[in-house]
Formats: sequence, structure tokens, C-alpha cells
Amino acid sequence: ERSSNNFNYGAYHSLEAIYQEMDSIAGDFPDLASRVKIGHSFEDRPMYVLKFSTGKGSQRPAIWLNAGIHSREWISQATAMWTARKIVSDYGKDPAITSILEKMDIFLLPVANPDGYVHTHTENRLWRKTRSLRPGSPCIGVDPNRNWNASFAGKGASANPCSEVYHGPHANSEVEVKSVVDFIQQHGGFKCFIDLHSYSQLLMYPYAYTANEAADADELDEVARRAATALASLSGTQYRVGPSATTVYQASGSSVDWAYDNGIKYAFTFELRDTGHYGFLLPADQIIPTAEETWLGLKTIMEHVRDH
Ligand code: ING
Ligand code: ZN
Repeated sequence: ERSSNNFNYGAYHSLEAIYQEMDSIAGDFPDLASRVKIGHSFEDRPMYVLKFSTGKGSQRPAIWLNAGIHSREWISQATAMWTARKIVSDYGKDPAITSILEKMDIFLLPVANPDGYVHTHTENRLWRKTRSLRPGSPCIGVDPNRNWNASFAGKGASANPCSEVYHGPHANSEVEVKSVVDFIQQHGGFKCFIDLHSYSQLLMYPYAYTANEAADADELDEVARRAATALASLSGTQYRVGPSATTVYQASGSSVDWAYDNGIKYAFTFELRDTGHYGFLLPADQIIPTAEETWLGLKTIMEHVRDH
């Protein structure tokens, strides 16, 4: 017996509750959603994605929605879960998501850093990194958004294991990052990679590792602007749009730069609510408003990917 129907999308949840709800979504919509284990964390917790697919037979082009790479950014994991429920609820009703799924598969990873997420519930609400151990260092964890093979160990990352932006001993040293990289490479058909963070209300595209313009900057800027306008149309939440390096700061080894340099043109980072009043401690009563407006931005991007 599945313990579904009681997951409150307007509350923050434990890893266990999130994993159970992912199982419930797959169980409720077996023709549309499945829960797939893509790997495990340093502390040996499973890493689950929800795969949304209406396609039978051959593998379709795909969209990767990444959330919770930084464990303390709880609105990210919560928005991802609301989005999962929204996709299964609206398929066949909302023409936009229906047409997106007629052509593409969506893979959603709500908790990209499960060990860190558990740690934010049990020990330190503001933990950002993974929980990997390094022989000879008293400090724990690597910044999983500095650990990808994209100008690894360049600007905006630290070689100090005690830093919040420690890049790790080598690219993909974190099994959580390696699991996603392997999955995406084995699949081979990803066209879009979106990473959800908080906070600051920004919608960014490559590059983060250099201030140089990406080859597709004009198109990505145009799509991001339309997405930010759609997002704001719900309740007026304002996002700034631009390349990561000049919109936040230069940073090497990020997920979206890796995606972009590996042929996934539509690579975007959202920094969700708010602009700093609550910061990482966004009250739960903002989960659903945040997720609802973000959905309008996500759909704008995914429709563009569908058509290009
Ligand atoms: N911000 C992002 C970080 O990893 C970022 C900013 C986005 C860097 C995209 C690189 C690429 O530092 C937060 N809040 O984590
Ligand atoms: Zn982050």
C-alpha cells in the first residue's frame, strides 16, 4: 500500500519523504513517470531521478532538471517536487507540457546532493557541500558546483578543502556529480540542462568560468528574457538575466558550463527566491508561489527546446 495523497507540497520534507513521494508519483502515473536510480551518494544513499516519458521504443531527445546540488537551498528541492507533481497532473490538459512530452523526455533530479540534504536536517541547516571525507584533512565535503569538468580548478573555486567552494581533488571526484555525468553521457540525447539554486532571483546561462561570451549567448539571452517575463507575469517577481560570470561571479567547474561545453546548448541556472531577506531560510509559505512562477519560466525554456 502506497502512503500517497498526504505529501504537503507547501512544506519542506526529509529525504525519505521526498523519495517516498517520488515513488508515489511513479506509482500513480505508471504510463508517464518512473523512478530511476542513477547512482548513490558518498554515504551510500540512492540517487533517484523521475523520468517523464510518453515515448514508446526509441530514445527521445531529453531535458535534465537538476535541483538540490547545494543542500541548504531548500526551495530548490521543494520546487523540483512541486514541478514533478505538476508535470503528471497537467499532461493531457495543458497543451504546452503535453506537446513537450510528445517530443521529449524529461529527467528530474530533485536531490542532487542527498548526504548534504540529510545533514541540513540533522546537524547544520546551512551546509552547502557534499559530505565526502578526505584523508589528512579535518574538513568535509566538496562544492559539487565546482567539481565538473569545465575549466576545473580555475577561477572562483578553491583548492582549500575547508573552503565553501572547494573544487575537490579532481573533476568528478564526487560520486554524486559522476553519477549525473555518466548518466547524461550514456544517454547521449540531452538538449537542455537546467540547474535550480537559491537565492537571488537570477536566470543565467554560460559561461561562469570565463567572462567571454558563449557562442550561443544571443539566443540564450533571448530565451532567458522571455522565461523571466513569463515568470514575472504570475505575481511580479523580478529576475535579472545574463551570463553567470558577469551576473553573479566567475566560477569554474559548474554543472551548466560542463553541459554547455558538452553539446547541451540550452544550459540555464535559476537562482530562485528571494533576494536576501530570508535567503536560504525561505519560509515554507513561499514554496508554492515560487514553484508556480518558476514553472512558467521552465515551460518557456522547454517550449523553445521543443521547437529548436
Ligand atoms: N550560486 C551559484 C554557485 O554555484 C553559479 C552561482 C551559477 C555559479 C552557475 C556557477 C554557475 O555559486 C549558488 N547560490 O550556489
Ligand atoms: Zn547553489
